[in-house]
Amino acid sequence: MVRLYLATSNVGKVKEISELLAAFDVSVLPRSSTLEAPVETGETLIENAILKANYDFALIEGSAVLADDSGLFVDVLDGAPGVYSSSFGGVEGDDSRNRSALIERLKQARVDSSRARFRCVMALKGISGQISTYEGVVEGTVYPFERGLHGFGYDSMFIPDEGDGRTFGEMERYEKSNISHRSRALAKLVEAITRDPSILL
Ligand code: ITT
Repeated sequence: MVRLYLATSNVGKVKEISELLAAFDVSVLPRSSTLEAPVETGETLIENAILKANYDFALIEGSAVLADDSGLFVDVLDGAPGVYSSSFGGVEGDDSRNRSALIERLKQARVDSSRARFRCVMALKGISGQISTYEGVVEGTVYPFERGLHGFGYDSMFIPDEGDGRTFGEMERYEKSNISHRSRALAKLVEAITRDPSILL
């Protein structure tokens, strides 16, 4: 079975990706907590996803790697936090600060809500070093409040158009995964592997 290392330190992503690939003939392995994370210098999701895949691939040697770069793009904030979603509150990876910063910015903009979308780019680097990328999007509305304790990041502030009015934070993981940006990117990846399994090699 092909080993596929996840090039992410985000526990929320690991849970979602592992679950979505469970039925598939790959052994999904989390990133070692002893590995340092790369500095994300890219200006787009695709640049950062490729950067993360390349970085971990060089450290791991001999295994396929899957990286995820994602973010929330809010219309009334001209697309912020976007590529900078994980450090919007000033501390990298601090979800609670990030949400507070977003609530603050929405209040400053004097809006009750804004159109927004989560985007995700997955970069797969096969054992031989070839890279392919896959993108997924989910449209919805972001609010300056938090509802629900599930998920991670901005889930509790985002109501997807295709749901029943609950935030992602109020949904079970499988419900979010039915429509999420991440599952959509992964569905494209799975389709590509099914068509041509050699992209893993
Ligand atoms: P890695 O780089 O280690 O993968 P990260 O959290 O830094 O972890 P990103 O740079 O891709 O990852 O930033 C993604 C941020 O976007 C994440 O920290 C959340 O704030 C937000 N985000 C992405 N997907 C999300 C989701 O499904 N639900 C809620 N927030 C999400």
